[in-house]
Amino acid sequence: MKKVVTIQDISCFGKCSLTVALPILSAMGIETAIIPTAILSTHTGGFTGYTFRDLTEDIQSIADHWKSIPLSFEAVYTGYLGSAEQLAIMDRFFDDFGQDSCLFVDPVMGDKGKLYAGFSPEFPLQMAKLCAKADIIVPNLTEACAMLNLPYIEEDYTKGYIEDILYKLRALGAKNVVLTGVSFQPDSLGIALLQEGENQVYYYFNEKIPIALHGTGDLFASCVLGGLMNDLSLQKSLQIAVDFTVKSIQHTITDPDYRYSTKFEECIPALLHMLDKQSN
Ligand code: PXL
Repeated sequence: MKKVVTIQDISCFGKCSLTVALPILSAMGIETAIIPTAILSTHTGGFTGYTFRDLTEDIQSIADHWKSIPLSFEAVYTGYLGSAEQLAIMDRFFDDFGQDSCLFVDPVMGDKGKLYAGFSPEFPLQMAKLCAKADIIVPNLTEACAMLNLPYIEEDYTKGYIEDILYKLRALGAKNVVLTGVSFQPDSLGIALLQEGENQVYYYFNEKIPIALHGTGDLFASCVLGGLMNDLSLQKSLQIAVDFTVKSIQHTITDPDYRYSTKFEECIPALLHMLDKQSN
């Protein structure tokens, strides 16, 4: 059984980050260790008055204990990280636990051209340094532009705009770059991938559903890693992650409150079907 560790916050209500990564990776048959970076009463998108307990001090103590066991992981997956100090701790964590593992960074920082509440304008440049060490990064367009200090264009951009961003992200040092939220046509949305050593961009699209649900980026990222840990290629893992994310959004479209995230749980059988992992 493959073992991964994922390091991101616990938002107690409003499925995202660890409350998405843990069930998805477990369902995909991957043992999943966690390090919570903070505990919030809800995620920060659309709710007000949420609580936030920072757990930065605990991250290092947990890592120190793990070193004494010792533990190793097939993948280290970072998501929402709340401070420059947490980025520095992750940098060391990659050195200590990521020597032979897949370093998977989702630089969760914003969406629709805006950083999430609580992130300073300097934070994306610090996040770019962590991305430089990664084997795979999966920013959305907002996060990519923020890390590269490029203007964010919402729609009607060219392939040239997307591919320039991919090449610039790879030049930062990340081996494989996946850009999410790419759309050249009003009714389709998907990803662009620039792989290590390749000069051809791979695209994969599915239906664009015009609603903004929270936690879909975390759902997508967890599925990509789950596919890879099931020995699928990066391209196949991306296809499954895109298709499953779209399916979960379609399943949630009639929900009265989009802050509550996707009802992905009821789609997990379909995910296992895509993975060909049904029990019978
Ligand atoms: O889904 C990204 C995410 C993760 N964690 C927290 C968030 C968000 C997005 O708003 O607020 C705490």
